[in-house]
Order: sequence, then C-alpha cells, then structure tokens
Amino acid sequence: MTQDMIQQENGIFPGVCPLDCPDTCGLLLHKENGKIVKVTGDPDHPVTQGAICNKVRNMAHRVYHPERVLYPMRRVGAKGEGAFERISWDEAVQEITARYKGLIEEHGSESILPYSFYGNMGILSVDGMDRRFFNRLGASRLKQSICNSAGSEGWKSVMGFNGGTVPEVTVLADVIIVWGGNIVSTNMHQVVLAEKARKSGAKVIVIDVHKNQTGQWADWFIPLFPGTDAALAVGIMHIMFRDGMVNEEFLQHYTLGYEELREHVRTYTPAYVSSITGVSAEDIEKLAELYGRAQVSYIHIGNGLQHHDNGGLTVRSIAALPALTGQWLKRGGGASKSNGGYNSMDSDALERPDLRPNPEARTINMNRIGEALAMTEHPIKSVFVYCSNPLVVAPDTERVREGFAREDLFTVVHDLFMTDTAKYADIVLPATSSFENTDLFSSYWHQYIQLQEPVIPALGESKSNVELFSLLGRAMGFNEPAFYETEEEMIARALDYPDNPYLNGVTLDKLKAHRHVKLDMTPLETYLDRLPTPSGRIELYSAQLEAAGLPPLPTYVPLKEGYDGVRRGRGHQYPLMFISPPNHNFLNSTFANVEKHQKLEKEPALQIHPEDAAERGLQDGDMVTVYNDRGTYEVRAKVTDKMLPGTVVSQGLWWEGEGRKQRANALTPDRLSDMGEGATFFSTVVEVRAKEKGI
Ligand SMILES: Nc1nc2c(c(=O)[nH]1)N[C@H]1C(S)=C(S)[C@@H](COP(=O)(O)OP(=O)(O)OC[C@H]3O[C@@H](n4cnc5c(=O)[nH]c(N)nc54)[C@H](O)[C@@H]3O)O[C@H]1N2
Ligand SMILES: Nc1nc2c(c(=O)[nH]1)N[C@H]1C(S)=C(S)[C@@H](COP(=O)(O)OP(=O)(O)OC[C@H]3O[C@@H](n4cnc5c(=O)[nH]c(N)nc54)[C@H](O)[C@@H]3O)O[C@H]1N2
Ligand code: SF4
Ligand SMILES: [Mo]
Repeated sequence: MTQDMIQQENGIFPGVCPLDCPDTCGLLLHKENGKIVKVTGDPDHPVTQGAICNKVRNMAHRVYHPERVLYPMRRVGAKGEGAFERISWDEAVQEITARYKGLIEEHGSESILPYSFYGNMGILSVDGMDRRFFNRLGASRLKQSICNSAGSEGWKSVMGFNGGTVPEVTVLADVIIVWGGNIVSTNMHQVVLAEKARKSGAKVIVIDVHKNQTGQWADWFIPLFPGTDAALAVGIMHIMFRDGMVNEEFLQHYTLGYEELREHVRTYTPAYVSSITGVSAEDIEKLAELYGRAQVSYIHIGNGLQHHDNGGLTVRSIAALPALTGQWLKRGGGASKSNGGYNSMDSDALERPDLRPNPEARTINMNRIGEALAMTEHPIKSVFVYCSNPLVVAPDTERVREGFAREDLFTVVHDLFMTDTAKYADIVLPATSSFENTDLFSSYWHQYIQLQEPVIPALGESKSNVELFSLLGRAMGFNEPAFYETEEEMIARALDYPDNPYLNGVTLDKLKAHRHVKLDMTPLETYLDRLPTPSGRIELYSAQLEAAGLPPLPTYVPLKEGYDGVRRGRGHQYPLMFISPPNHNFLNSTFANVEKHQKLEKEPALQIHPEDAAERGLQDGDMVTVYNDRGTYEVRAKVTDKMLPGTVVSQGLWWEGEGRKQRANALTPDRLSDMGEGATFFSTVVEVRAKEKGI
C-alpha cells in the first residue's frame, strides 16, 4: 500500500490529522498530478464522521507553502537574524555529530538537551526514535509539562488514571458543563455531540473567564475571576451536601473521604464563594441545583483553567464533583479531562530508556527553559529543538530568547518552517509533513487508533523525525538494532503491550486493513472496581497529596500572582489579569506564519472591559502596550464586556511581527503549578497603556 499511495498520481487516500488536538480526525487526502490538492474529513471515521476544521481543510497550503524549509542550512548571520546558507545532509550530520562528540568529551552528555513537544502527534515521531537517540546519547531529560500536567495530576489524584467519560455517550447527558475549555475552537466534535444532547433537551453551561466562542454558543455562560474555579466547585458541593442532593450509597461504596469532605465544604457558603469568584450567590445556587438534580450530567474539563498556580487542585476539585451524585454509574455521566490513559502503549519498547548510559541524568522542566539556559553550573551547551517552537510558546519569552541568543550555545532545529526559534539555530534541518511518512496516532479524547502511511514523497530533502534520529544515531556510532528498526517494527512493538487491557486486539495488520481500530473498551465496565488510586476508590481525600504538603480535600488556594492582586486592586502596579489562550485558526503557534490563517485572525488583539478601557483613556481599535516586569506585548485594543472588569484576554500565539512585539508569552511567568510542575501561563498580571504614550 505504502509505495502505492506515493506512486499514484491521482486518487483519494486515507490520512490522520497530526495536530495536537483532541479530535485526531480521520482525513481523506485528495491527490491530483502527484500533489495533495484538497483535504477533507473521512466520513467513515466513527467519531469525527467527515467533519474537520477550517485549519486542516487548508492543510495542503501549509504542506506546499513556498517558505517550507526543504534542505539543511547553516547559520551565517547573527543569532535571530535569519540568515542561513544551504548545506548538504552530510555536512549537517558531520557538524552535529562532531559538536556532540566534543561536548560530551568536554562537558558531559548532559550538556545536551532535547526540546520537543507535540507539533506532530505521531507516536514514532515524538515518543519513538527521537527518545532512543537522546537516551543512548545520555542527554539531559526534558520534563514535558507545558500543556496539561497540572490538570492531569489533579485528575489522577481523584480517579487514578487519565480516563473519564468517553465521547459517544455524552449525547445522553441532560446537563453538560464545559469548564475552562473553548471546545468550539479546540474540540469541535464534542460540540457536535453536545448539540445532539441539546436536541434531546440538554442544557449546556459554559464556565470561563471570558465569553469565548463556546460561551457564545452555550445556553448559560457563567463568567468568573481567573483561578477561582476550585472555590466554585467546592461551593457547589456545599449546596449539594446541604440540600441532600448527594448519593450516600455511592459515596460509601466507591469513594474515600466523603465524611471529611462533607465537613470541609461547610465553610464554602454561597456568599463566601461569590466573594472569591465574582459569580453571584444566586447563580451559584442555581448552578448547584441544575447540576445536582440532573439525571445525567457530564463535565468537560478544559485545559485553560489548569494553566494556573493552582491548576492541579482546581482540576482535582472539579473531578470530584461527579462522585457526589454517583454519575459514574450512569451512561453518559461523569467527567473527562484527558482520555489518553486508555490508549497507553509500550513506551519502554519505543523509547528504550535501557539504552541510557546514565540513568541518573538530570531533568530540565520545559517551562523553565529560559532559566535553564542561564545556568552557569553544569551549563546546557546544546539544545535540539523539534516539534516545538519555544520562542513563541514557552513562558517568559524574553528570557527564553536571551538563552537561545547565547553565542556558546549550539542549537539545532528540525522543523518544516523557519520559526522564531529556528532563526536562533546554528543548524536548521528540514522536516517532512506527516503525510510524507508512516506513523501511529492515538487520541486523547476518543478511542480509535489510526495509522498514517505516506501519501506523497518527502518534499525537497526533508526527513521525518524517525529517519533523522536513526541517521544521527548511526552517525554517532550507535550500533544497537534499535536504530535500524523500521516504522512498522516500532509500531508492532508499541502495540504489543498486555499491561494495558484496552489495547487488546489492536494490531498493525488490523490498522492496515481498517484505518480506525477501536480500543477494546470492555474493561470500562468494571472501571470503578479497579481504580488505580492508592485506595482503589475515588479519592475525595488524598493521603498522598497530604504527604506532599498539599490540601488532601478539594480546596481553593489563591493564585500567587493574580486575582487577589486585582481585588486589592486599584493602585496595584499591575492591576489586570492577562489571559492568553489559543485562537481558532492557529494550532498553538502552528499556522501563525500562513497568510490564510493570519487573515482570518486579522492581528493580535487585546479584549479589555469598557470600565478598564475608560479608566485608561483607551478607545476600541487603539494600539496598546501591555506590560509587566517580564516584557511588553503590542496589540490592538478591542473594547468588550465579554469578561468581568479586571481581566484582559488575548487569543492566539503569534510569531514576532515586523517591528511589533506580538508574543503574548513575553508577559507570562515560568513559575510551576501546584501539581505536575505544569505551566502557569494565565496566572499573570499586567498594565495596559496606549502605545503612543509609551516609554
Ligand atoms: N483551534 C485550536 N485548537 C486547539 C489548539 C489551538 O491552539 N487552536 N490547541 C490545542 C491544544 S495543545 C490544547 S492543550 C487544547 C486547549 O484547548 P482548551 O481545553 O479549550 O483550553 P484553552 O483554549 O487553553 O483554554 C480554554 C479556556 O480557558 C479559559 N480560562 C483561562 N483561565 C481560566 C480560569 O481560571 N477558569 C476558567 N474557567 N477558564 C479559564 C480561557 O479563557 C479559554 O477560553 O486545544 C487544542 N486545540
Ligand atoms: N501564552 C500561552 N502559551 C502557551 C499556551 C497558551 O494557551 N497560552 N498553550 C501551551 C500549550 S497547551 C501547548 S501544547 C504548547 C504547544 O507548543 P508547541 O508544541 O511548541 O506547538 P507549536 O507552536 O504548534 O509548534 C510545533 C512545531 O512543530 C513543528 N512540526 C510539526 N510537525 C513536525 C515534525 O514532524 N517534525 C518536526 N521536527 N517538527 C514538526 C511545527 O512546524 C511547529 O513549528 O504551547 C503552550 N504555550
Ligand atoms: S485540528 Fe483537530 S478538528 Fe482540526 S482536523 Fe485536526 S483533529 Fe480535526
Ligand atoms: Mo496543549
């Protein structure tokens, strides 16, 4: 089949969306004269059913974009300037391996750091041959906690593993709460399912800090102050216990600590919770009533609300809610944060930690890359960036930029484009798009595993991550068979994993024959009897958290930088909370360089409340400078009452503009969250002034 698809000039071929998006849509790639001319949804995909987003409908444009990097390059100008000369692959490999050997000799292998995330969700690309290479090299490890670690740990502290309500059954819910997620933009097929539920009478409630695209679609939108969701969740529990909405039998049988919880929530009265969250006591009562008395309720926990200092405890507090009414026993009831736990594969066979000569090697947190690059003791001397664009996506970008500007840092970037980060590289290597190679895909939302086989040949001299890291491994003299394995051999290993019963029966042959292969979901029937928490129960009380110095029960802990500062208020140096979530037409910073997508988003903008704008003499459409001690961000003001006064919002991760400081992360902190060492992008305060008046 593989060679077939590449060789056929015309036809429609199966594909998978490789982007870091929960939907992991099945695609159809339409070829004419050897090129992909159109991308549509695969109507046979059981969950995504032929619908795809506008971003990926335009994917062919990105694949054949004139600015795609097509051959290896060496920097000739200053770091950041973007001046490069073409070199051959031989020269590139020679230079990288010579530099690595020198660095290992002089500074040790941990002076080399890989920096990667999920720019391509292909398992072989980002959790496969790359890991083998850096493990065998003995490089520093990277803690990949930029996305969902706080929430993931928060969820696991209640339920034990990353698995919740599966998508298809959510059509049965009669109350759906979308909490801190912008699913119209970020999980469109959950919207389709919620619409179905709505047709049968379900109410959709959205809880967010601004009336985003999803808030506008909801039946009821509840705005609140950033970082206060845990107080709201515990406030709902207060009312549910007070008014006898809880299912005592379920609590007794399946949970740990419900009596302690009952006592603990007494102080979270509607008046108190209202004073924290900005939600009226009346609305808190109404919300608790709707949620607590629903027959079947489902909570979609988004990623946005956990990008805070208290992100772990926030998700923990919300994740505890469904247990109170025993929703876990109802079809369609419950909650989900990430469902990635259902499809875990044999990561040791893929990543080969056993190849590592230094099992005790240090770990660098990716959220603190700026600080890490400034370390003078055991300094990082080389960074290898792939599937990520840290100069745009990592917090506190100015420090990140300073790090990458270091003259003595040897930087390699493998990407499809000359990103802001690539401009700081010594060597830039061309990456294939996912339609040019074989890879394996799973979703962190639905339960179908998919295979991508190459549909077009690699463009220019580009290489996939698997090819690149096996090439570099062999050039380093690593002779282990691991560096010679084919993609298919790697896939077979990944899937051969009896430790995960859900993976039972998913094989390479089946994937080749059927395109989408469903996990074996029979273990879900006994899910509650086998929860992998320390007690085997839903842990409303967690002794493990207590031992770690965290509150053992669902609890609101104020942000370190944020709302409390705002409330103390006027006169505070930085009185506004700054929220910078993703936008509709980019995928993190991917597509931010593609004109079609830029045009749809127009330009970076700051949503500011009329009261806050008036106080600063700002009009709708003014260019403003948003600033704090970390940096500045220059955007156009959009005056709107979509959030409560005191919060400003800017959607989208833009690359640096011509003469315009337009990276939101110039303002965000690299502090780590309460759990999971996660990112705290949204726990930040700023001030805004008209640009002209600026210093
Ligand atoms: N179109 C598009 N789709 C995407 C992405 C993209 O960039 N663009 N990115 C992908 C990735 S990597 C991820 S992780 C997901 C993220 O997608 P989501 O899970 O939807 O999360 P975010 O969009 O980060 O944030 C969602 C909402 O959280 C809100 N928020 C911020 N702070 C708080 C708070 O304290 N409380 C509450 N209740 N809400 C708060 C934000 O205002 C935002 O509207 O989307 C994926 N899909
Ligand atoms: N302020 C703020 N910052 C945020 C967020 C936020 O909401 N607000 N969201 C955070 C979140 S949730 C996430 S997940 C991160 C995402 O951060 P990143 O994972 O860095 O995401 P992208 O910006 O999409 O960058 C991915 C890069 O991978 C490249 N790429 C794609 N396919 C391949 C491939 O096969 N091989 C190689 N070598 N490269 C490839 C793409 O061209 C692109 O440049 O950003 C975080 N940053
Ligand atoms: S970005 Fe998400 S919604 Fe769009 S095609 Fe990819 S998986 Fe589907
Ligand atoms: Mo993410």
